[in-house]
Amino acid sequence: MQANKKLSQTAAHSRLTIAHTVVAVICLCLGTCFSAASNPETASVIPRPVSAEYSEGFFTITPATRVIAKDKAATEALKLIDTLAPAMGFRLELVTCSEPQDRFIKFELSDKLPQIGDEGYMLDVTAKSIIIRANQPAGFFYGIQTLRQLLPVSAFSKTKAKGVTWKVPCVNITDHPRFKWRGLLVDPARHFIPKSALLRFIDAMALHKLNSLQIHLTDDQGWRVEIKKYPKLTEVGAWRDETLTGHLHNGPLRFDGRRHGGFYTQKDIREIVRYASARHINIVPEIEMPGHARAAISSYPHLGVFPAKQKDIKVWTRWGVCEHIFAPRPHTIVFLQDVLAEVMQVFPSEYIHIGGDEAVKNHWKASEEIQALIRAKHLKDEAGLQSWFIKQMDSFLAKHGRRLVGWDDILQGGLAPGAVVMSWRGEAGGIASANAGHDVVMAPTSHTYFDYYQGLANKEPLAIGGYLPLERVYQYDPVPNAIDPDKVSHVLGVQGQLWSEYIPNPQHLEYMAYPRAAALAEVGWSPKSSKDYDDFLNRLRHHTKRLQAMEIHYRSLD
Ligand code: TNX
Repeated sequence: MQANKKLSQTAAHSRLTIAHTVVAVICLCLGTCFSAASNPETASVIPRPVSAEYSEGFFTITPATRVIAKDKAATEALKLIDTLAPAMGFRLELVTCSEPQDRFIKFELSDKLPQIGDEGYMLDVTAKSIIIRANQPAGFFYGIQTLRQLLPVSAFSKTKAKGVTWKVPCVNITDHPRFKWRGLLVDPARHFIPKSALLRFIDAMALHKLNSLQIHLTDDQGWRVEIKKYPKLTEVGAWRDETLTGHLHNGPLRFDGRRHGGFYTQKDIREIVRYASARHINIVPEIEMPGHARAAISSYPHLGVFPAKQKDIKVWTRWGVCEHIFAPRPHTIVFLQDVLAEVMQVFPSEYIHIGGDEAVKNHWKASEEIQALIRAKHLKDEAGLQSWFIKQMDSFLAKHGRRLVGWDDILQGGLAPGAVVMSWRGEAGGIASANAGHDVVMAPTSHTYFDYYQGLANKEPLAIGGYLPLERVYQYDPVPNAIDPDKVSHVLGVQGQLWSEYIPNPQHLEYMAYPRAAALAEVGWSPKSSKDYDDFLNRLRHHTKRLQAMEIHYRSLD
């Protein structure tokens, strides 16, 4: 039964891959005959810009086109040149002077465009020139992403596209994001994601103007980041003997019998962070505590509540919520702060996520020692102890100029003063926190769990459960009515979660992410007033050709 399911999953996958390849080839051929974006109707920019006024005519990019930019703008301009070169087969020349040129693409740094903020841009395309204006480098980068989408689809090809005229429709765009946190979460703790796949994933995010990638680095099933002071975390904690196949149920569980693991060295992390940063994406590391701690405890049993009993526990091989929890003894606090100190060395992010979710308190309840600790600290109960524990991390991070982020479970027993809350169990936690003056990121299971099925379960590869079709993602509004009008600015934004219990490889990660992440990108970027699902779908149909050209294994539209 399990084997059959697996076989049919694999078969479904290869069908998908073959279908994608065939469609991709056809589209690239078509793209060379008539350039899709030469018609403003099909320019199909995702996420939809705040305003775009198209007019007659085109600008045509040729090898003679000069790119004019200097200083900070030149750094971004080079990214345009780099991204176009493979498909166009030539590198545009960058010049710093703005001598009158016949045909040019000019980057103009401004500090006088308050209406577009730090991430916005203005893009003016006429038959003679393309001018991108921005206050900050990020704005140029997003202007470039829009410009790429205005070009024929073949601009996304990784190899030279022959016979294409690189036309850009004349248009005047003013654009800036609705939210500053436009995020996705990946979960290499459950199934390791090789560095190369993460970099690909970052490229796809950048195209969609997503700017925050949370990496869930530690969990019961694996510890995925090198910590020099505690080498066993990756020597032991990064590997599990085998993995549950299929869902949890009452009958005998089945396992694949294959060792699984991997981790990122600190050198890898620096490379990933640099790569993301060049694409204006902030990497938010997540180190789970006090629950989801089994891989750490299997590496260092004294971190758990019952060290003697736990000395033989192994990295977990199944899914679900595990009761192994860090013991909040002084040396555990020191250990975790040491870990965070190394994490801060390699992740420059202002935001450091400490998890905090699903911390089962059975061990704390059963331990005389922990109960004595609760009394000694004059805390009310285990929830109070969890709150105390999180506050130790909050003040430690604050002392180092960082901000703690946690899942809404950290509301238990009282929120740490500077904490940012990620609302996942619905919106209630986010609403309460925002109204109490805390920053929040909306990530409710109802609209942002991309590990849920995106179609009928019997027609989809095995997923964790749930049902989250594209339209439901698109319809999400990260600002619930129950947030007081003067507290709305505490909603930093929105994030989609790709929990990976049932996402075994990078191709499947892309399948679960796209097109839903494209819908989320529009939720995070475009004004609420311009939301229109049919219009989005029309643009998305064209946009999928770009995904094909980029060889992203997205799920086909229904
Ligand atoms: C809940 S969301 C979890 C994750 C699981 C996910 C599966 C959250 C903070 N915790 O550990 O992977 O459900 O959907």
